[in-house]
Amino acid sequence: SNGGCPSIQCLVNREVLCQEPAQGVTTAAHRVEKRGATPCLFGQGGTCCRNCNMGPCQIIEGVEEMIGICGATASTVAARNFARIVAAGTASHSDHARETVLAFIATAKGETPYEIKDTLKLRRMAAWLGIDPAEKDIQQLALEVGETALAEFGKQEGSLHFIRRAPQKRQEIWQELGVVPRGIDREVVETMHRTHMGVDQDFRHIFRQAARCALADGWGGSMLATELQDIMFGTPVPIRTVVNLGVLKEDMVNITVHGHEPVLAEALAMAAQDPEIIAEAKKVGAKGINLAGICCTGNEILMRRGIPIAGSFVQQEIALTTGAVEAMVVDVQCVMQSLPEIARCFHTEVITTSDRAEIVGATHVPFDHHRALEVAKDIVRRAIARFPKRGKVYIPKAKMDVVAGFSHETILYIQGGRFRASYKPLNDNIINGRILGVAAIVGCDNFRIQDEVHVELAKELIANNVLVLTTGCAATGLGRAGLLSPEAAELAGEGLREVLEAVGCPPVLHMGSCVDNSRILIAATEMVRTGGLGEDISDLPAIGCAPQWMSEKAIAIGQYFVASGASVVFGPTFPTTKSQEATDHLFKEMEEIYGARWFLAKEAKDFASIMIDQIRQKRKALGLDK
Ligand code: NFS
Ligand code: SF4
Repeated sequence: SNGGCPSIQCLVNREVLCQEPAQGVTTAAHRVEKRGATPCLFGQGGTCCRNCNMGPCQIIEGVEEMIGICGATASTVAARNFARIVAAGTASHSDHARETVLAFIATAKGETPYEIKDTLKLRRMAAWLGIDPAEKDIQQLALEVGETALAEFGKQEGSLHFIRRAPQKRQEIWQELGVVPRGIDREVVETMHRTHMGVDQDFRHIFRQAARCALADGWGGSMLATELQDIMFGTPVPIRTVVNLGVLKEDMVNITVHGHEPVLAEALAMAAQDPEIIAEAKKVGAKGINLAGICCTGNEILMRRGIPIAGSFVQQEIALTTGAVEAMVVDVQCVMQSLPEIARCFHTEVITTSDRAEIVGATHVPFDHHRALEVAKDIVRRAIARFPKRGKVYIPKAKMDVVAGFSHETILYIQGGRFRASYKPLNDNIINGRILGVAAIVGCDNFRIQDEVHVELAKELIANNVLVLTTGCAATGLGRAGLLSPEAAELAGEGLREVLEAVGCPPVLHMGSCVDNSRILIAATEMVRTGGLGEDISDLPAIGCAPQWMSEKAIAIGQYFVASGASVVFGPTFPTTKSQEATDHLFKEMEEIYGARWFLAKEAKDFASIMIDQIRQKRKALGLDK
């Protein structure tokens, strides 16, 4: 089909695609329809090797004549492919972090429009980075923090500083296994080297490097991104806002910011408030500038500024087919190449901004944090110029109130009250059984999956008194469904509801973008430190999941969660399933080594039963339940 009303049921998406402005436009919904729901079955199981030019080799486990020309077995190939996925994910989070650190250093030097907002966090991070914060002025301290952070990327030996934030017992496990990451870039490069043809060919040894690389993401790149962004743009506190396509406005210049790095989005938010710019928008007949997020850039400015989110990953094309978007500004990651093609049917301009990402058919306006406001204003003006060219518009009504902004620091305050900030009340409520445990629902949404897995799963978990944490596009989906509002507490089981209503907090806590999964690592560590729930993350009645994962980053996140002691459930497919040996390592042996493992599930009810069962087993082991 070329455009038209697709058969796929995709939330509010289908509603928009069936309206007049969207006719003749082809989107991923149509492409899924055309190609069928089944991806390449052979590649999917992880045993297709293209690592050298004697191949590609299709490898079938247990069939002697179906090993690689070089002799590579299914487990080696599956482990190599898996490790390369982890490396790509780690590289993505960490290259984003690098950009953040560079902007941070420039900010410390007074060369950007940003500021050092959270000085308390600056001092705490300085201490973790081995810098004595005493008697240094803020700019000087920020510069040292920035430079030490930058050195984490190129470090060759020793260990990443933030590794020391993990529970003592976990650090000892890592030491003993030899998986303590040395430098962020080194682990990515070494993973690429070891998975080249003819290098590392023991699947367990490859998986160990995949863990070290992933840890360089979770406790390295991602954590640096989160913490330095918080220092520069403010550590999130609970904030009310709105999500879904209905946040686009008929009478305003709509600019959607899409991608991952908040440096550009923050500058756009400043530019959109500039009275001069607003006056220019009024001159063309608009009431002002309406900024709305897509994907994780959206989550970043939602968390810190309460700027609405127009959509998650699966809604990026649909946002354009409303005909109401003047400019879609993108930086890096999860940006679909189809956007400029769709924009051609409308008055919309797709603007790429990162020197690492251009798209044929888009306008490239290079972003530079030194000239952040200037570039941002230029972009906003381009959008204003498009407004008079708008054609037919269809903006759906759907939008939902949400409360977001749950950094691990605010969970501390919410649970403990401002004057006795501590995780003790949370731990106490887990110990006394009002809260059964904690689950994280993270990661992408995905055109191959039509069901609302995230939503069904979250409802099931909270009904069973499991407190849910969420990040990424999963968080946007849960927001659309109303689960990020305090009123949703009524869907919780009795114990959880009691706790939530006492503090007026939603049953699902939005903790931010995907790099902010590092907040979950710290929250888990705080729970361990607070006491009563064991000595390590692997003792906690806690588990994560990514039921609709699509990006390589999600696998890096899963691997660092598991290596940190938190089991995860992924689905509906998993990238090693064509090798039993490799899959057994991730699904069984990792449990013996790290005290946590991967699980695979398809439907919401399967996710729920695995997760609740795991939480119950951990409670039992802690002696909380019989
Ligand atoms: Ni995470 Fe966020 Fe969304 Fe998936 Fe992409 S935007 S970084 S990768 S699709 S959750
Ligand atoms: Fe085939 Fe081995 Fe080359 Fe892979 S590395 S393509 S298995 S010969």
